[in-house]
Amino acid sequence: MAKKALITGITGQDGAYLTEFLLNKGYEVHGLKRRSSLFNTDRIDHLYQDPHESDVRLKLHYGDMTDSMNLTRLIQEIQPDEIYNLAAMSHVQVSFETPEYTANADGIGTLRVLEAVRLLGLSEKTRVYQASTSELFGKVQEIPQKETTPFYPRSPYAVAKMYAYWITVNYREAYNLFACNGILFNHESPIRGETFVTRKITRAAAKIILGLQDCLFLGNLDSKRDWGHAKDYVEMMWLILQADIPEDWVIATGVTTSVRDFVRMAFAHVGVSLEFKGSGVDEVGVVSKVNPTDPELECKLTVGQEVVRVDPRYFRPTEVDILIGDPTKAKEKLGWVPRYTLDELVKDMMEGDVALMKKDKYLIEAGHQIFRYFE
Ligand code: NDP
Ligand code: GDR
Repeated sequence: MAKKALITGITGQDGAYLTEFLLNKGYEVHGLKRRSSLFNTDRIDHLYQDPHESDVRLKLHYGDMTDSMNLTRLIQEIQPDEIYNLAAMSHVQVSFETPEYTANADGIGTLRVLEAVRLLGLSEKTRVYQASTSELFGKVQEIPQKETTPFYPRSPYAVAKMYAYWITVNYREAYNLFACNGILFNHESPIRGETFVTRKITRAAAKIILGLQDCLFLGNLDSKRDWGHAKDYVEMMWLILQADIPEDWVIATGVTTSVRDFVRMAFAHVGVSLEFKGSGVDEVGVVSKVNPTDPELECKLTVGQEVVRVDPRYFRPTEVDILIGDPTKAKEKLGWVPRYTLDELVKDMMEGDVALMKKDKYLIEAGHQIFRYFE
């Protein structure tokens, strides 16, 4: 019998990679997706299996993290061996605008899943992975951050995730559930949401070099993050649930990089060097050298052109200045060895966005209108 997994947040970045990973391992994968007025399955469409055929191993169900009855019914019907609770309002800045909803979906949503497992008598059968986050460390109390570093959340998102973290620990201790927190540091990919900073940068760098955009507006360029590749991280989610005992784990690369340096790396990938001048809201990123790596790009950028500016609209009421994880425990006990370096991550993302924007350019030149400018 194939193992059954339920993934909440299956339509997101991690949900998509995890689905592919688990299908390749022979799992039957059930996914919770939200009803939306437009199709929202882009990231998993390549995995679609026609429900009319036999041996279908990917099944989607409508649902929402704010709906206990729906979650309980689905868990009862599916009887999953493993639940990966990835669904969340995952954007830190947006959580300042939607704090109550974020608490409901990200915090209480986790309780709903755990309580359903308990009430349905599945505590011995069903293992639960909770998508915890390096945002818990917030105003950091220790560098690098590890499993024992105290939390100091700095956003409604992080506070909601802190509740989710502790309720997961509590259900493990109180009811003997195999429930684990993966405290994952930032992980990115070519299918990362377009409004997270890395993807915003790689999309803009691709557009700017192709002449589809003039300037990239960003917030805090000094902020530093420990960025890994989502493909590596979803494998760790699975390994965390295969361990002998349920524990909490930091998953990170151990390298931290500023937003400014990520911008430099993205432009460098297409042969454009940037120099940053000025400070604070007046800082600008200026082209200092142009040596395009791909003649097809027909790059018209010139030395001295301003391509990055600061827009205070993207500053957060409270910021997390620096994150850098210490994944020693996962390395030693789970054999964590990330396959992608930051250079390879940037390359993967830039290749994806350059290909995407070349298509846009082709369509625009053929007279079509392309609107993909919301941030
Ligand atoms: P995404 O934002 O790409 O995906 C979030 C998923 O959750 C989407 O499928 C979304 O559905 C779904 N979702 C949001 N709200 C609800 C709701 N109320 N009910 C049901 N589904 C909902 O996030 P990632 O894939 O990047 O992250 C996965 C998880 O890991 C999240 O919990 C995130 O907070 C956490 N995390 C992420 C890290 C990262 O760097 N990527 C690092 C650490 C933790 P829809 O497609 O309809 O919007
Ligand atoms: P983060 O990711 O908040 O770390 O949360 P994000 O990419 O949004 O921000 C990273 C840093 O970049 C700074 N920044 C900007 N951010 C955005 N989005 N847009 C900008 O224009 C911009 N300019 C500078 C931010 O201020 C911040 O310091 C992500 C999410 O995936 C969470 O769900 C997850 O829990 C954490 O990573 C780990």
